Amino acid sequence: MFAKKALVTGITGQDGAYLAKHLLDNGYEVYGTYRRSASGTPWRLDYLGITDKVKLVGMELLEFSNILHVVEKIRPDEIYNLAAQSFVKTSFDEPLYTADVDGLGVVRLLESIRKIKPDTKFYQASTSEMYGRTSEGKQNEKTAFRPCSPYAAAKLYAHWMVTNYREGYGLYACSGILFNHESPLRGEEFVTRKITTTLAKIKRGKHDVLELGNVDSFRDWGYAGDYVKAMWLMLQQEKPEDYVIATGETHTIREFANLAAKIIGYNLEWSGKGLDTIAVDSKSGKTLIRINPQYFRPVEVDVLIGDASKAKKELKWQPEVSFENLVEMMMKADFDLIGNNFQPQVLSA
Ligand code: NAP
Ligand code: G4F
Repeated sequence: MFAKKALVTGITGQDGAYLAKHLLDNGYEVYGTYRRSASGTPWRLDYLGITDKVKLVGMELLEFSNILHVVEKIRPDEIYNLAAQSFVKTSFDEPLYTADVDGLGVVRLLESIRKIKPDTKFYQASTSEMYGRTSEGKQNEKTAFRPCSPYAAAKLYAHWMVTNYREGYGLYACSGILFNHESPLRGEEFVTRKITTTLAKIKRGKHDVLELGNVDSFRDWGYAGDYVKAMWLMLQQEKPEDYVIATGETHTIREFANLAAKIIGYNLEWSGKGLDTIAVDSKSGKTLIRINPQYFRPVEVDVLIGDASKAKKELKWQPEVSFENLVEMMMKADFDLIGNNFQPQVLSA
């Protein structure tokens, strides 16, 4: 007998996999959506050893009839909407697609709940990107939004629609405003995993140099395994509210790279400015990092740092993995992976 039935959209993504594991551990019957167009195996579910324990259903966020059918068929107690075009840089190249999936896709889900099973609790994956070029200190639930990418603007539209369905129709619908969270299951296009996987390849003699864009932006990085617990907690409250989930610390891309490099025996020394910036291993003299303008964005979010006091107080949530432990966990996982099972791959992000 299952405690509850949950539907996780985007279960093949980083957060989807960790959340599914957390829900299974809490006795849930877990349904997860995947795109029928997607190729390959659900490798993250395999990594966590839960592929056979979840029930996969095909669903595309662009297709309303598809969503209606899935909600009607499963009639879940809780829906976690994690599916999205989640890569900020791609959103500049595909703004309309991103708006449709990340913005209107959420309204399609909310309408399905309203029409079919209005007592379904709904979690929306909002993002710290919505703060964008904020000029305030630490960002909390009251900080003004100033999105500066098509991704952030689409997510902000969805964020307000969740508020609207909560206030207008009384749905138990809430948004978690999550700051960057990473893990060994992070997509390789995101900067943290790009750093750990490429440094591992260099160390193993399978790659030459790591090319990055803006290495001076600051991010508040936490561990995805900690963050999915907060998503679940948000749907276990008496009333739906939005919460910031963050560590309260911020670090630059350089800092992340320095630490990751140190874990596998490199010591980075940075020199040069702008596009001429490089990082050399002081022991061997080998250039490990250089800048490629291809990885810059038309508009950059310079600093993100969150204040999760409300979640700490009301959800009794707090992050357990430190920045240092996170970098170590990711670097070691990639060093082992590249050593055991190396598949050449072009990093295009
Ligand atoms: P992710 O690894 O990129 O996973 C995204 C998931 O969405 C994948 O399962 C993907 O399927 C699915 N998807 C993409 N387009 C879809 C579509 N049109 N229809 C149906 N499914 C679609 O992202 P994540 O890091 O787990 O993040 C989960 C959610 O949290 C996203 O909404 C993201 O925007 C948001 N968020 C993430 C962070 C973070 O730091 N990780 C922070 C704040 C908010 P495929 O496997 O087929 O590609
Ligand atoms: O790892 P990123 O691509 O993550 P970004 O843009 O902060 O977005 C992530 O976090 C958001 C939450 O704040 C999520 F909503 C979103 O879905 C996603 O998960 O880039 C981080 C920083 C940026 O400043 C970027 O310009 O790293 C900088 N960067 C420098 N070189 C690079 C690179 N980013 C990528 N992806 N690749 C580079 O070569």
